[in-house]
Amino acid sequence: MVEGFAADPRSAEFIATANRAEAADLDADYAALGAQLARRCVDIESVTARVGRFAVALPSWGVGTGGTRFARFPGRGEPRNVFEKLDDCAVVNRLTGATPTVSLHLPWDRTDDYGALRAHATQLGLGFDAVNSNTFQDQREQAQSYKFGSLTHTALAVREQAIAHNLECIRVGQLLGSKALTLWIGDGANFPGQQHLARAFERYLDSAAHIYAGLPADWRLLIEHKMYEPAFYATVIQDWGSSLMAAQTLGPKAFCLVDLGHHAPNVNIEMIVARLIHVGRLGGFHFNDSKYGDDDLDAGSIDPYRLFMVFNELTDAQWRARGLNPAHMLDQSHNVTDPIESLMSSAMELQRAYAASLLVDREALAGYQDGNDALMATLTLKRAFTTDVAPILARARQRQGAAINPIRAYRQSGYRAECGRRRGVAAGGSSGGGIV
Ligand code: PSV
Ligand code: MN
Repeated sequence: MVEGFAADPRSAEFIATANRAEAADLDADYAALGAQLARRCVDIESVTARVGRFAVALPSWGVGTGGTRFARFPGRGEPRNVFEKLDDCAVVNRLTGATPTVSLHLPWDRTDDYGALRAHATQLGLGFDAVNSNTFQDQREQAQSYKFGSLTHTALAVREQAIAHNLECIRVGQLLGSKALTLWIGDGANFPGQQHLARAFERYLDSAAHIYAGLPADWRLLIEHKMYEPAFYATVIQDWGSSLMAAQTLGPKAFCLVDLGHHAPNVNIEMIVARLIHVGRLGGFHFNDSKYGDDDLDAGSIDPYRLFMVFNELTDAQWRARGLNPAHMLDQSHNVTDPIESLMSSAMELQRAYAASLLVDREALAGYQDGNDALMATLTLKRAFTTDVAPILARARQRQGAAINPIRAYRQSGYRAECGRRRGVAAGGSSGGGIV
């Protein structure tokens, strides 16, 4: 038991006690689902084993209340530094068993002692996924402003500063055991004519080549596109076409990262995923959901069928025996929920979509597709999607020593109230929103 906590949600003892109350119901539900799947010639145990191996990285910035462009309403007990962010990430991981790594964001997560940070993570059972650079905000100590861009700025000095920051991110990542750098820039224009569209892209390629040259041999560069925001007329890396061109120009260690919220409403994201798999450049995901033009909502909260269709492409590619190992990361912003609860919920939504994708009868689907039976083809997907796989997810968690019902267990632990006593309330902000 960690000192101060009424019940530490990270302790095996606490989780075992919480699980005792849920175990009998789970046994019954799992047996019923297992029988149903057996009639469909699906072995529930193999699905449960694969779900148990599923992992998604947590965004370090996701454990605080994010805020919007308009305001930030901090909650009690938010983490005050990167060490406390890891403490919260460990809660998510211990309760869900699905989030063993953290994706850091620099300079937000800068510290004087990365050795101590790595040791802290190891002690909490966490590792580090891709490092994210930040050249979309000015920092107090920096010489050049990013107001008019970073890697694509017209001034060489600004571009050099942005390149140097990315190289620093790689160095930090090496100290922590990361293997990838995620590159997202907000560069672009708010007015037609403000920026020479072609030259801005050329400057991007030139700057990114310097970063690429600094990648260790076993690292990957993940290029993230975003349609708009903060540039509202034209963003330099605005879509997967620009991202793919950049990756192909830079070399074999450069890949495209798909943030689900970075597309126009109604865009067929699973098709983008299929194309990137085809060309061998799908590097990873930032999972979240959106209704309009944001990238902030919890994964699966708006359109779980789209999330399922994305996983359907991934599972299909694995079924066709293509080597595929995209990075899975969450990237969302929490304004009205406890961030730990939202992150747990999103991690479980991804597992749900993944598990459902494993239930698709792919032989039957291929037959319907080849025979042009559109209705049966789509019903084959729907049948998998509408199967309630919750008992599979819960059983996978139980077997890993995680919680059968993570959100209930978390609430029972009183973790947030205890953090509130220790950490207090972070500064709010009446002068604008927080960027996450
Ligand atoms: C930009 O909207 C983004 O999706 C990028 O991944 C950033 O690194 C992250 O959000 C946090 O601002
Ligand atoms: Mn993102």
